[in-house]
Amino acid sequence: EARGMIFDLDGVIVDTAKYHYLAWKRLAEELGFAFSETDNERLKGVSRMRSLDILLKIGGMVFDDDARRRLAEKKNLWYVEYISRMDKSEILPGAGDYLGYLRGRGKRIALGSASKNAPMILERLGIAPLFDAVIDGNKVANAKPDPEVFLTAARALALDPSECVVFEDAGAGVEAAVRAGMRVVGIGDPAVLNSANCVVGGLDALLPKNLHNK
Ligand code: B16
Ligand code: MG
Repeated sequence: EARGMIFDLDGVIVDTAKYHYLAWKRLAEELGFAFSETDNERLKGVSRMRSLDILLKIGGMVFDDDARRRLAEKKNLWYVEYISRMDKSEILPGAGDYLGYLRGRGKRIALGSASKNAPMILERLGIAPLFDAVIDGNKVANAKPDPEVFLTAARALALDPSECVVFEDAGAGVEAAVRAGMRVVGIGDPAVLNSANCVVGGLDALLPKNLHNK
């Protein structure tokens, strides 16, 4: 049985994608092109600089490294403004209960997120104390689908990768977990997350009371 549970943040515990979308869209509009919600799907689970590169490609624009860094900083200031107004009502259904349930069963719990803003988001949601380790975009050099974030999380929990289960909503994240040698529970669409060991619609589906009803 698994001893460690590693959670992605955006799309698993909270829907921060909508705030990333608002901030990227604002940047695209300032640069003079449109950015749709469908375009935004491509940025899920992808690092900030990689996301900017995808966005600029959509707009057909090219900038040097310095300008790209400034654009990413600008987007992040807007994003931080949005997420600083979040509260615990934005925790996705069942996520808080499931974390509490796992803690009660003595599981070790880590966050494995690409976001450099992850610690602030956990604070805003009031769930920071539920995590034994928080591995985020500040702590890894290689973004998903590289397995680094999940391997670092397993090490922080003092567990072997084979003892850990990852919860992920993005294709790149599922791939990272598989490459780390971990089992993966996909959150979302089974057609997109076909490398996951199983797929559920959300963490609420994993609560004992909902499993027993089936
Ligand atoms: P930041 P996750 C990811 O979070 C988001 O899905 C992705 O859209 C974002 O670009 C990335 O974090 C970096 O976020 O700009 O806050 O460092 O799904 O890995 O929890
Ligand atoms: Mg995600």
